Amino acid sequence: MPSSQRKLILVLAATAALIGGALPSAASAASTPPKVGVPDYPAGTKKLTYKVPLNIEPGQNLNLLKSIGKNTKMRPNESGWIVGFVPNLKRADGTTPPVDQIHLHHLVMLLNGSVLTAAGEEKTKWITPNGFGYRFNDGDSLILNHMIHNLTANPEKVIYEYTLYFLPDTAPAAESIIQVRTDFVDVNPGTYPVFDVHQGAGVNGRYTYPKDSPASLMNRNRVPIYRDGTLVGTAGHLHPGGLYTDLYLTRDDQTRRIFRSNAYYYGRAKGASWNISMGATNPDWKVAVKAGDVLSVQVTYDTTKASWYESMGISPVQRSVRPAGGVDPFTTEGFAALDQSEVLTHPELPENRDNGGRKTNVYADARKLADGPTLSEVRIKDFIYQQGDLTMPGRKGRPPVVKQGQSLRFVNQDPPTKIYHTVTPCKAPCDRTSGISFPLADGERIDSGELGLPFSGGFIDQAAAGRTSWSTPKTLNPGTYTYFCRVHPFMRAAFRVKR
Ligand SMILES: [Cu+2]
Repeated sequence: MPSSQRKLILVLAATAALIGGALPSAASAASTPPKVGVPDYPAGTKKLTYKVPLNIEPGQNLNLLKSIGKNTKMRPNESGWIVGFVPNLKRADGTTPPVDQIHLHHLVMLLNGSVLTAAGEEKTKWITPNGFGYRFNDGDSLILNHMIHNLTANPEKVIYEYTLYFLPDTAPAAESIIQVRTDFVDVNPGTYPVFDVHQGAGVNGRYTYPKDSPASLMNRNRVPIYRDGTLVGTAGHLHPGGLYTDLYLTRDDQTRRIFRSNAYYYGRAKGASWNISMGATNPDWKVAVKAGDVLSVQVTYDTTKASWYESMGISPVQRSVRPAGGVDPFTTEGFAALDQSEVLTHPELPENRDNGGRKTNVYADARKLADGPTLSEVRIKDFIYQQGDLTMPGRKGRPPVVKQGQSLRFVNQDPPTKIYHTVTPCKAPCDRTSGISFPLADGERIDSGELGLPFSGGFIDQAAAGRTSWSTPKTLNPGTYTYFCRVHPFMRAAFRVKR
Protein backbone atom coordinates (compact mmCIF):
# COMPACT_ATOMS: atom_id res chain seq x y z
CA MET A 1 0.00 0.00 0.00
CA PRO A 2 1.47 3.40 -0.96
CA SER A 3 2.25 5.68 1.94
CA SER A 4 -0.31 8.25 0.84
CA GLN A 5 -3.02 5.63 1.07
CA ARG A 6 -1.76 4.39 4.39
CA LYS A 7 -1.76 7.92 5.69
CA LEU A 8 -5.32 8.48 4.57
CA ILE A 9 -6.44 5.37 6.34
CA LEU A 10 -4.51 6.25 9.45
CA VAL A 11 -6.29 9.51 9.45
CA LEU A 12 -9.52 7.66 9.93
CA ALA A 13 -8.29 5.28 12.54
CA ALA A 14 -10.14 6.70 15.44
CA THR A 15 -12.44 5.47 18.06
CA ALA A 16 -14.88 7.58 19.85
CA ALA A 17 -16.49 6.12 22.84
CA LEU A 18 -17.36 9.60 23.81
CA ILE A 19 -20.57 9.07 25.55
CA GLY A 20 -21.79 12.45 26.55
CA GLY A 21 -24.80 13.83 28.26
CA ALA A 22 -26.06 16.95 29.94
CA LEU A 23 -28.80 19.48 29.80
CA PRO A 24 -28.76 22.08 27.06
CA SER A 25 -26.66 25.11 27.79
CA ALA A 26 -25.87 28.42 26.20
CA ALA A 27 -22.74 26.91 24.75
CA SER A 28 -24.63 24.31 22.74
CA ALA A 29 -24.22 24.12 19.01
CA ALA A 30 -26.42 26.05 16.62
CA SER A 31 -29.91 25.05 17.59
CA THR A 32 -32.33 25.48 14.70
CA PRO A 33 -31.45 22.82 12.18
CA PRO A 34 -31.49 23.77 8.52
CA LYS A 35 -33.65 21.86 6.08
CA VAL A 36 -32.81 18.38 4.96
CA GLY A 37 -31.59 18.65 1.39
CA VAL A 38 -33.13 16.68 -1.45
CA PRO A 39 -30.37 15.21 -3.61
CA ASP A 40 -30.59 16.10 -7.28
CA TYR A 41 -29.16 13.09 -9.08
CA PRO A 42 -28.62 13.20 -12.85
CA ALA A 43 -31.16 11.37 -15.01
CA GLY A 44 -30.20 7.71 -15.31
CA THR A 45 -28.63 7.42 -11.84
CA LYS A 46 -28.95 3.93 -10.38
CA LYS A 47 -29.36 3.19 -6.70
CA LEU A 48 -27.17 0.21 -5.83
CA THR A 49 -27.30 -1.18 -2.29
CA TYR A 50 -24.73 -3.70 -1.08
CA LYS A 51 -24.78 -5.69 2.14
CA VAL A 52 -21.75 -7.18 3.87
CA PRO A 53 -22.47 -9.61 6.74
CA LEU A 54 -19.97 -9.40 9.58
CA ASN A 55 -19.42 -11.14 12.89
CA ILE A 56 -18.50 -8.69 15.60
CA GLU A 57 -16.66 -9.93 18.65
CA PRO A 58 -17.70 -9.01 22.19
CA GLY A 59 -16.59 -5.49 22.96
CA GLN A 60 -14.83 -5.08 19.63
CA ASN A 61 -13.56 -1.67 18.59
CA LEU A 62 -11.29 -2.43 15.63
CA ASN A 63 -10.43 -0.50 12.52
CA LEU A 64 -10.50 -2.92 9.57
CA LEU A 65 -10.10 -3.03 5.81
CA LYS A 66 -12.00 -5.01 3.23
CA SER A 67 -11.11 -5.14 -0.42
CA ILE A 68 -14.14 -4.96 -2.68
CA GLY A 69 -12.81 -6.72 -5.77
CA LYS A 70 -14.75 -7.28 -8.98
CA ASN A 71 -15.67 -10.82 -7.97
CA THR A 72 -17.37 -9.69 -4.76
CA LYS A 73 -20.35 -8.32 -6.66
CA MET A 74 -20.45 -5.54 -4.12
CA ARG A 75 -19.61 -2.79 -6.58
CA PRO A 76 -20.91 -1.53 -9.91
CA ASN A 77 -20.13 -3.92 -12.75
CA GLU A 78 -19.64 -1.18 -15.31
CA SER A 79 -17.79 2.12 -15.61
CA GLY A 80 -19.41 5.40 -14.72
CA TRP A 81 -19.71 8.02 -11.98
CA ILE A 82 -20.33 7.66 -8.26
CA VAL A 83 -22.55 10.60 -7.30
CA GLY A 84 -23.72 9.54 -3.85
CA PHE A 85 -22.73 7.27 -0.97
CA VAL A 86 -24.96 6.39 1.97
CA PRO A 87 -23.66 4.16 4.78
CA ASN A 88 -25.65 2.19 7.30
CA LEU A 89 -25.36 -0.67 9.74
CA LYS A 90 -28.09 -3.19 10.43
CA ARG A 91 -28.85 -6.33 12.36
CA ALA A 92 -29.78 -9.51 10.50
CA ASP A 93 -33.47 -8.73 11.07
CA GLY A 94 -33.11 -5.48 9.13
CA THR A 95 -33.31 -3.14 12.11
CA THR A 96 -30.62 -0.57 12.81
CA PRO A 97 -29.12 -1.21 16.26
CA PRO A 98 -29.07 1.64 18.77
CA VAL A 99 -25.70 3.37 18.56
CA ASP A 100 -25.15 2.95 22.28
CA GLN A 101 -25.00 -0.81 21.59
CA ILE A 102 -23.45 -1.16 18.14
CA HIS A 103 -21.92 1.92 16.61
CA LEU A 104 -20.59 2.48 13.13
CA HIS A 105 -17.63 4.74 13.81
CA HIS A 106 -16.82 5.13 10.19
CA LEU A 107 -17.27 3.63 6.77
CA VAL A 108 -14.74 4.97 4.30
CA MET A 109 -14.38 4.07 0.67
CA LEU A 110 -10.98 4.21 -1.02
CA LEU A 111 -10.91 4.38 -4.79
CA ASN A 112 -7.51 3.57 -6.27
CA GLY A 113 -5.91 4.39 -2.95
CA SER A 114 -7.53 7.76 -2.37
CA VAL A 115 -10.41 8.56 -0.07
CA LEU A 116 -13.60 8.74 -2.08
CA THR A 117 -16.13 9.05 0.69
CA ALA A 118 -15.81 9.23 4.41
CA ALA A 119 -18.85 8.81 6.57
CA GLY A 120 -18.46 9.01 10.30
CA GLU A 121 -20.72 8.32 13.22
CA GLU A 122 -23.13 11.04 12.21
CA LYS A 123 -23.85 9.11 8.99
CA THR A 124 -23.57 12.12 6.72
CA LYS A 125 -24.49 11.14 3.20
CA TRP A 126 -21.77 11.97 0.70
CA ILE A 127 -23.49 13.43 -2.34
CA THR A 128 -21.96 15.41 -5.20
CA PRO A 129 -23.92 18.33 -6.67
CA ASN A 130 -25.59 17.53 -9.98
CA GLY A 131 -23.01 17.73 -12.74
CA PHE A 132 -20.14 16.32 -10.64
CA GLY A 133 -19.07 12.82 -9.75
CA TYR A 134 -16.27 10.46 -8.78
CA ARG A 135 -14.89 8.54 -11.74
CA PHE A 136 -15.23 4.78 -11.38
CA ASN A 137 -13.72 2.48 -13.97
CA ASP A 138 -14.70 -1.16 -14.01
CA GLY A 139 -11.18 -2.34 -13.15
CA ASP A 140 -10.52 0.15 -10.35
CA SER A 141 -9.41 -0.82 -6.88
CA LEU A 142 -12.08 -0.31 -4.24
CA ILE A 143 -11.39 -0.78 -0.54
CA LEU A 144 -13.71 -0.30 2.39
CA ASN A 145 -12.34 0.77 5.72
CA HIS A 146 -14.79 0.19 8.51
CA MET A 147 -14.72 0.58 12.24
CA ILE A 148 -17.63 -0.97 14.06
CA HIS A 149 -17.74 -0.64 17.80
CA ASN A 150 -19.56 -3.19 19.95
CA LEU A 151 -20.30 -1.42 23.20
CA THR A 152 -21.63 -4.64 24.74
CA ALA A 153 -19.97 -7.82 25.96
CA ASN A 154 -22.04 -9.96 23.59
CA PRO A 155 -21.03 -11.21 20.14
CA GLU A 156 -23.11 -9.64 17.37
CA LYS A 157 -23.96 -10.40 13.78
CA VAL A 158 -24.36 -7.25 11.77
CA ILE A 159 -24.69 -6.24 8.17
CA TYR A 160 -22.92 -3.18 7.03
CA GLU A 161 -24.66 -1.67 4.16
CA TYR A 162 -23.74 0.98 1.66
CA THR A 163 -25.76 2.48 -1.09
CA LEU A 164 -24.00 3.90 -4.11
CA TYR A 165 -25.77 6.30 -6.42
CA PHE A 166 -24.17 5.47 -9.71
CA LEU A 167 -24.47 7.04 -13.14
CA PRO A 168 -23.30 4.52 -15.76
CA ASP A 169 -21.44 5.76 -18.82
CA THR A 170 -24.33 4.46 -20.94
CA ALA A 171 -26.59 7.22 -19.54
CA PRO A 172 -26.55 10.38 -21.71
CA ALA A 173 -26.01 12.59 -18.64
CA ALA A 174 -22.69 10.83 -17.98
CA GLU A 175 -21.04 12.67 -20.86
CA SER A 176 -21.11 16.06 -19.13
CA ILE A 177 -20.11 14.99 -15.59
CA ILE A 178 -17.06 16.78 -14.24
CA GLN A 179 -14.73 14.64 -12.16
CA VAL A 180 -14.18 15.44 -8.49
CA ARG A 181 -11.74 14.11 -5.93
CA THR A 182 -11.80 14.38 -2.15
CA ASP A 183 -9.31 16.54 -0.31
CA PHE A 184 -9.14 15.06 3.17
CA VAL A 185 -8.69 18.08 5.41
CA ASP A 186 -8.10 16.91 8.98
CA VAL A 187 -7.07 18.93 12.01
CA ASN A 188 -4.51 16.33 12.93
CA PRO A 189 -3.34 14.04 10.15
CA GLY A 190 -0.91 12.08 12.28
CA THR A 191 -0.64 8.36 12.78
CA TYR A 192 -3.49 8.51 15.27
CA PRO A 193 -5.49 11.58 14.35
CA VAL A 194 -7.33 12.31 17.55
CA PHE A 195 -6.85 14.76 20.36
CA ASP A 196 -8.24 15.18 23.85
CA VAL A 197 -10.38 18.09 24.95
CA HIS A 198 -10.37 18.59 28.70
CA GLN A 199 -13.30 19.98 30.59
CA GLY A 200 -12.68 23.66 31.31
CA ALA A 201 -10.09 24.04 28.53
CA GLY A 202 -10.09 26.93 26.09
CA VAL A 203 -11.78 30.29 26.35
CA ASN A 204 -15.29 30.84 27.75
CA GLY A 205 -16.11 27.15 27.60
CA ARG A 206 -14.96 26.72 24.02
CA TYR A 207 -11.83 25.02 22.81
CA THR A 208 -10.68 25.30 19.22
CA TYR A 209 -8.21 22.81 17.85
CA PRO A 210 -5.47 23.22 16.79
CA LYS A 211 -5.58 26.97 17.56
CA ASP A 212 -5.88 26.52 21.36
CA SER A 213 -3.48 23.61 21.59
CA PRO A 214 0.06 24.69 22.42
CA ALA A 215 1.34 21.22 21.55
CA SER A 216 -0.12 21.08 18.08
CA LEU A 217 1.78 22.07 14.99
CA MET A 218 -0.40 24.61 13.29
CA ASN A 219 0.53 23.62 9.79
CA ARG A 220 -0.44 19.99 10.14
CA ASN A 221 -4.06 20.75 9.39
CA ARG A 222 -3.19 22.12 5.94
CA VAL A 223 -3.79 20.50 2.56
CA PRO A 224 -2.20 22.14 -0.49
CA ILE A 225 -4.01 22.31 -3.82
CA TYR A 226 -1.85 21.52 -6.85
CA ARG A 227 -4.09 22.45 -9.77
CA ASP A 228 -6.78 24.96 -10.63
CA GLY A 229 -10.26 23.68 -9.91
CA THR A 230 -13.49 24.27 -8.03
CA LEU A 231 -14.56 23.21 -4.56
CA VAL A 232 -18.11 21.93 -4.88
CA GLY A 233 -19.08 20.40 -1.54
CA THR A 234 -18.10 19.73 2.06
CA ALA A 235 -19.51 18.68 5.42
CA GLY A 236 -17.69 18.53 8.72
CA HIS A 237 -17.05 15.60 11.00
CA LEU A 238 -16.67 15.89 14.75
CA HIS A 239 -17.53 14.01 17.93
CA PRO A 240 -19.86 14.67 20.87
CA GLY A 241 -19.07 17.98 22.47
CA GLY A 242 -18.19 19.35 19.03
CA LEU A 243 -19.88 22.56 17.94
CA TYR A 244 -18.58 23.17 14.43
CA THR A 245 -15.77 22.71 11.98
CA ASP A 246 -14.42 25.70 10.07
CA LEU A 247 -12.93 25.28 6.61
CA TYR A 248 -10.41 27.90 5.47
CA LEU A 249 -8.81 28.71 2.16
CA THR A 250 -5.45 30.49 2.08
CA ARG A 251 -3.94 32.20 -0.95
CA ASP A 252 -0.61 33.98 -0.49
CA ASP A 253 -1.05 35.91 2.76
CA GLN A 254 -4.84 35.98 2.77
CA THR A 255 -7.12 33.49 4.50
CA ARG A 256 -10.90 33.23 4.19
CA ARG A 257 -13.29 31.04 6.10
CA ILE A 258 -15.25 29.45 3.29
CA PHE A 259 -17.62 27.22 5.27
CA ARG A 260 -18.73 26.52 8.82
CA SER A 261 -20.33 23.12 9.29
CA ASN A 262 -22.40 23.21 12.47
CA ALA A 263 -23.37 20.21 14.56
CA TYR A 264 -27.12 20.06 15.10
CA TYR A 265 -27.93 18.07 18.20
CA TYR A 266 -31.32 16.50 18.79
CA GLY A 267 -32.95 15.42 22.03
CA ARG A 268 -32.21 16.61 25.51
CA ALA A 269 -28.48 15.93 25.57
CA LYS A 270 -27.66 18.91 23.40
CA GLY A 271 -23.99 19.27 22.70
CA ALA A 272 -23.13 16.02 24.43
CA SER A 273 -24.28 13.01 22.47
CA TRP A 274 -24.08 11.21 19.16
CA ASN A 275 -27.55 12.41 18.20
CA ILE A 276 -26.19 14.80 15.57
CA SER A 277 -26.65 15.87 11.98
CA MET A 278 -23.93 17.98 10.39
CA GLY A 279 -24.60 20.98 8.20
CA ALA A 280 -23.38 20.40 4.64
CA THR A 281 -22.94 22.86 1.79
CA ASN A 282 -25.78 23.82 -0.51
CA PRO A 283 -25.44 22.56 -4.10
CA ASP A 284 -24.73 26.11 -5.28
CA TRP A 285 -21.70 26.53 -2.96
CA LYS A 286 -18.77 26.76 -5.35
CA VAL A 287 -15.31 28.16 -4.69
CA ALA A 288 -12.76 28.65 -7.46
CA VAL A 289 -9.30 27.53 -6.35
CA LYS A 290 -5.87 27.93 -7.87
CA ALA A 291 -2.74 25.85 -7.75
CA GLY A 292 -0.85 26.94 -4.65
CA ASP A 293 -3.94 27.55 -2.52
CA VAL A 294 -4.08 25.77 0.82
CA LEU A 295 -7.09 24.29 2.62
CA SER A 296 -7.14 24.05 6.40
CA VAL A 297 -9.62 23.22 9.14
CA GLN A 298 -10.23 24.08 12.78
CA VAL A 299 -12.77 22.42 15.07
CA THR A 300 -14.42 23.90 18.14
CA TYR A 301 -15.67 21.92 21.16
CA ASP A 302 -17.79 22.87 24.15
CA THR A 303 -15.84 22.30 27.36
CA THR A 304 -18.47 23.13 29.96
CA LYS A 305 -20.04 19.69 30.34
CA ALA A 306 -17.28 17.10 30.20
CA SER A 307 -13.93 16.12 28.79
CA TRP A 308 -13.99 14.66 25.30
CA TYR A 309 -11.30 12.08 24.73
CA GLU A 310 -10.19 10.97 21.27
CA SER A 311 -11.94 13.80 19.49
CA MET A 312 -11.80 14.57 15.79
CA GLY A 313 -12.24 17.43 13.36
CA ILE A 314 -12.36 16.74 9.63
CA SER A 315 -13.68 18.60 6.61
CA PRO A 316 -13.47 16.41 3.54
CA VAL A 317 -13.90 18.58 0.45
CA GLN A 318 -15.10 17.65 -3.03
CA ARG A 319 -12.83 19.37 -5.55
CA SER A 320 -13.19 19.25 -9.32
CA VAL A 321 -10.06 18.32 -11.23
CA ARG A 322 -10.52 21.22 -13.65
CA PRO A 323 -12.08 24.68 -13.18
CA ALA A 324 -15.88 24.55 -13.07
CA GLY A 325 -16.87 28.06 -12.07
CA GLY A 326 -17.28 29.27 -8.50
CA VAL A 327 -16.62 32.52 -6.73
CA ASP A 328 -13.25 34.01 -5.94
CA PRO A 329 -13.47 34.36 -2.16
CA PHE A 330 -10.52 36.75 -2.08
CA THR A 331 -12.53 39.49 -3.73
CA THR A 332 -15.17 41.36 -1.74
CA GLU A 333 -17.91 40.60 -4.27
CA GLY A 334 -16.90 36.98 -4.60
CA PHE A 335 -16.86 36.41 -0.86
CA ALA A 336 -20.24 38.12 -0.47
CA ALA A 337 -21.70 35.93 -3.21
CA LEU A 338 -20.59 32.68 -1.58
CA ASP A 339 -23.65 30.87 -0.28
CA GLN A 340 -22.53 29.56 3.10
CA SER A 341 -25.98 28.38 4.20
CA GLU A 342 -26.25 24.77 5.29
CA VAL A 343 -28.40 21.78 4.43
CA LEU A 344 -28.66 18.54 6.35
CA THR A 345 -28.13 15.26 4.57
CA HIS A 346 -30.45 13.50 7.00
CA PRO A 347 -32.82 14.30 9.87
CA GLU A 348 -32.59 12.86 13.39
CA LEU A 349 -31.97 9.11 13.30
CA PRO A 350 -34.04 6.82 15.54
CA GLU A 351 -31.01 4.73 16.54
CA ASN A 352 -29.51 7.77 18.26
CA ARG A 353 -32.30 8.38 20.73
CA ASP A 354 -31.49 6.46 23.92
CA ASN A 355 -29.83 9.01 26.12
CA GLY A 356 -29.43 6.59 29.03
CA GLY A 357 -29.18 8.16 32.46
CA ARG A 358 -32.19 6.31 33.83
CA LYS A 359 -32.31 4.91 37.34
CA THR A 360 -31.28 1.30 37.73
CA ASN A 361 -30.29 -0.91 40.62
CA VAL A 362 -27.51 -2.59 38.63
CA TYR A 363 -24.84 -0.33 40.12
CA ALA A 364 -23.97 0.40 43.74
CA ASP A 365 -23.44 3.96 44.97
CA ALA A 366 -19.71 3.74 45.62
CA ARG A 367 -19.75 6.65 48.05
CA LYS A 368 -21.78 4.52 50.48
CA LEU A 369 -19.63 1.40 50.25
CA ALA A 370 -17.14 0.33 52.94
CA ASP A 371 -13.43 0.42 52.10
CA GLY A 372 -12.08 -2.42 49.99
CA PRO A 373 -8.53 -3.75 50.39
CA THR A 374 -5.55 -1.44 50.05
CA LEU A 375 -4.17 -2.25 46.61
CA SER A 376 -1.55 -1.10 44.15
CA GLU A 377 -3.16 -2.79 41.15
CA VAL A 378 -6.61 -3.44 39.73
CA ARG A 379 -6.99 -6.00 36.96
CA ILE A 380 -9.60 -5.69 34.26
CA LYS A 381 -10.91 -9.02 33.03
CA ASP A 382 -14.13 -10.33 31.46
CA PHE A 383 -15.39 -6.75 31.18
CA ILE A 384 -15.18 -6.35 34.97
CA TYR A 385 -12.86 -4.22 37.08
CA GLN A 386 -11.77 -6.96 39.45
CA GLN A 387 -11.95 -4.85 42.60
CA GLY A 388 -14.48 -2.10 43.11
CA ASP A 389 -16.71 -2.90 40.13
CA LEU A 390 -20.09 -1.39 40.90
CA THR A 391 -21.89 -4.50 39.64
CA MET A 392 -20.04 -6.85 42.01
CA PRO A 393 -21.74 -7.82 45.26
CA GLY A 394 -19.95 -8.09 48.60
CA ARG A 395 -16.27 -7.48 49.22
CA LYS A 396 -15.25 -7.54 45.55
CA GLY A 397 -17.47 -4.55 44.93
CA ARG A 398 -15.87 -2.36 47.57
CA PRO A 399 -13.63 0.41 46.24
CA PRO A 400 -9.94 -0.46 46.61
CA VAL A 401 -8.03 1.98 48.75
CA VAL A 402 -4.91 3.80 47.66
CA LYS A 403 -2.91 5.96 50.03
CA GLN A 404 -2.70 9.63 49.15
CA GLY A 405 0.59 10.19 47.34
CA GLN A 406 0.56 6.68 45.85
CA SER A 407 -0.82 5.62 42.55
CA LEU A 408 -3.13 2.81 41.52
CA ARG A 409 -2.24 0.77 38.48
CA PHE A 410 -4.84 -0.67 36.12
CA VAL A 411 -4.04 -3.64 33.88
CA ASN A 412 -6.17 -4.94 31.01
CA GLN A 413 -6.15 -8.73 31.17
CA ASP A 414 -8.74 -9.31 28.47
CA PRO A 415 -7.25 -10.27 25.07
CA PRO A 416 -5.35 -7.02 24.57
CA THR A 417 -5.46 -6.99 20.78
CA LYS A 418 -9.20 -7.50 20.69
CA ILE A 419 -10.74 -5.86 23.72
CA TYR A 420 -9.67 -2.41 24.86
CA HIS A 421 -10.76 -0.84 28.12
CA THR A 422 -10.40 2.59 29.66
CA VAL A 423 -10.45 4.06 33.14
CA THR A 424 -12.35 7.33 32.72
CA PRO A 425 -13.65 9.23 35.74
CA CYS A 426 -17.31 10.21 35.78
CA LYS A 427 -19.08 12.27 38.40
CA ALA A 428 -20.19 10.13 41.38
CA PRO A 429 -22.37 8.17 41.75
CA CYS A 430 -22.21 7.34 38.00
CA ASP A 431 -24.84 4.66 38.62
CA ARG A 432 -27.42 5.19 35.87
CA THR A 433 -28.14 3.35 32.62
CA SER A 434 -25.80 3.70 29.65
CA GLY A 435 -26.86 5.55 26.55
CA ILE A 436 -25.64 8.04 24.01
CA SER A 437 -25.28 10.70 26.69
CA PHE A 438 -24.43 8.76 29.86
CA PRO A 439 -21.95 8.37 31.44
CA LEU A 440 -19.95 11.49 30.71
CA ALA A 441 -16.25 12.03 31.35
CA ASP A 442 -17.18 14.68 33.89
CA GLY A 443 -15.18 13.52 36.90
CA GLU A 444 -11.50 14.04 37.63
CA ARG A 445 -9.78 15.15 34.41
CA ILE A 446 -7.63 12.08 33.90
CA ASP A 447 -7.99 9.18 31.49
CA SER A 448 -6.12 5.95 30.87
CA GLY A 449 -6.45 5.89 27.10
CA GLU A 450 -7.62 2.64 25.52
CA LEU A 451 -5.61 -0.06 27.27
CA GLY A 452 -4.70 -2.52 24.54
CA LEU A 453 -2.31 -3.38 21.73
CA PRO A 454 -2.64 -3.19 17.95
CA PHE A 455 -3.55 -6.61 16.63
CA SER A 456 -0.75 -8.47 14.89
CA GLY A 457 -0.75 -8.22 11.14
CA GLY A 458 -2.87 -5.13 11.22
CA PHE A 459 -1.20 -2.34 9.32
CA ILE A 460 -3.71 0.35 10.01
CA ASP A 461 -3.71 2.11 13.32
CA GLN A 462 -6.04 1.16 16.10
CA ALA A 463 -7.54 3.12 18.92
CA ALA A 464 -5.42 1.10 21.33
CA ALA A 465 -2.92 3.11 23.36
CA GLY A 466 -0.22 0.51 22.65
CA ARG A 467 0.09 -0.49 26.31
CA THR A 468 -2.08 -2.55 28.62
CA SER A 469 -1.58 -0.66 31.87
CA TRP A 470 -1.95 2.81 33.29
CA SER A 471 -1.38 4.37 36.70
CA THR A 472 -3.32 7.14 38.37
CA PRO A 473 -1.34 10.30 39.14
CA LYS A 474 0.05 10.51 42.68
CA THR A 475 -1.49 13.93 43.12
CA LEU A 476 -5.12 12.88 43.65
CA ASN A 477 -6.90 14.33 46.66
CA PRO A 478 -8.64 12.06 49.15
CA GLY A 479 -12.08 10.93 48.00
CA THR A 480 -14.07 8.25 46.20
CA TYR A 481 -13.52 8.28 42.45
CA THR A 482 -16.11 6.67 40.21
CA TYR A 483 -15.13 5.79 36.67
CA PHE A 484 -16.33 3.98 33.57
CA CYS A 485 -14.97 2.43 30.40
CA ARG A 486 -15.41 4.68 27.35
CA VAL A 487 -15.38 1.64 25.09
CA HIS A 488 -17.93 -0.29 27.16
CA PRO A 489 -19.89 2.28 29.13
CA PHE A 490 -21.81 -0.37 31.08
CA MET A 491 -18.52 -1.03 32.94
CA ARG A 492 -18.45 1.09 36.11
CA ALA A 493 -16.24 0.99 39.15
CA ALA A 494 -14.64 3.09 41.89
CA PHE A 495 -11.49 3.49 43.91
CA ARG A 496 -10.82 5.53 47.02
CA VAL A 497 -7.89 7.74 47.95
CA LYS A 498 -7.27 8.05 51.71
CA ARG A 499 -4.86 9.98 53.84
CU1 LIG B 1 -14.01 -1.71 28.41
